[in-house]
Amino acid sequence: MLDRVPLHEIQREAFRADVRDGLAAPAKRLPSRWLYDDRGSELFEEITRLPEYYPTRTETRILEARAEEIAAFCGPRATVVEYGAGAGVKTALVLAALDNPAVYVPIDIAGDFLELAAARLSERFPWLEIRPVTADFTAELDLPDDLPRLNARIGFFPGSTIGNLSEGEARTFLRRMRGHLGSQGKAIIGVDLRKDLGRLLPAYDDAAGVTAAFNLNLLTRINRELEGGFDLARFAHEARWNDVEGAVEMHAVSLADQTVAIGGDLVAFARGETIHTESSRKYSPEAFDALAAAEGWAVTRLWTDEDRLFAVMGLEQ
Ligand code: AVI
Repeated sequence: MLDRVPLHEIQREAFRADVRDGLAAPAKRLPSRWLYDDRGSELFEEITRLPEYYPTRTETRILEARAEEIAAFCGPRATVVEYGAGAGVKTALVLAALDNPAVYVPIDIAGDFLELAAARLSERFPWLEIRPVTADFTAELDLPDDLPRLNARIGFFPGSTIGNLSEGEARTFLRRMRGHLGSQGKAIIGVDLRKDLGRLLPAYDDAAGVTAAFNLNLLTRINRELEGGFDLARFAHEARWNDVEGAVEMHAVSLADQTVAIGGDLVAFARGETIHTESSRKYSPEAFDALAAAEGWAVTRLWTDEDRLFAVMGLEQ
């Protein structure tokens, strides 16, 4: 019988492969999911509280202000499937607002975090059946097959995490979600809206340097987990707008011509060359409608704040 390979080792190998391939590419890049080791997740939580980072607090306010309409949209006795189990604030808001939700299915790759979040929620909602699923929600996955069939299924994907997916990935996600939720399924998705760069860029390059630390922590992670030799003093954080992609991009910029050893490999950087570490797409309501429609979804509700910074969208089929 084959021994089971522990998940963290599979993850480590996937990280190694992404770093090897991404840093050998002509335009160096790394998938943004590797930003979230323990330190990265802590720094992201800190980002959500920064004065410049409007998305989290704006979305939370919209969910609070529109709780009744959201509950009416979802209907009674819903099964709520959350893609990426957050720290729980938005989840608790939605579960508290809904009319008697029956089952909550949080999906997250981080099993320990998921159990903790589930335990916290079951203290607050003791009558709610919680069925955590440890899986990568950007990949194929199965929901438990004994979930109630008759209840409406609601996909919940807050935080504008959909903005971190490429257009192709976002379409694949929307398609798979239809598969999970069935033809009667609905979804509530948090979408960050297009806005002027004076407001947008500081959200990704804050005065206190927390986003810079979040970005460069990826190099520290490579040093620790893959025997890398990045000198953090020789790289800088940059946030830039890519008008063609409609996305804010984070880059780690090399401040010198230099060669960095990673495991057995040597990676050369020219001064000014960058590693693209994240894209955060910003949608107009029309562009998001079109994206959803391409996968059989209709955006039938759009709840926003008075400055139209952020939108919580209700999707039906
Ligand atoms: C998780 N995600 C929606 C954040 C965003 O705004 O794209 C990640 C982030 N990157 C830098 N700041 C926040």
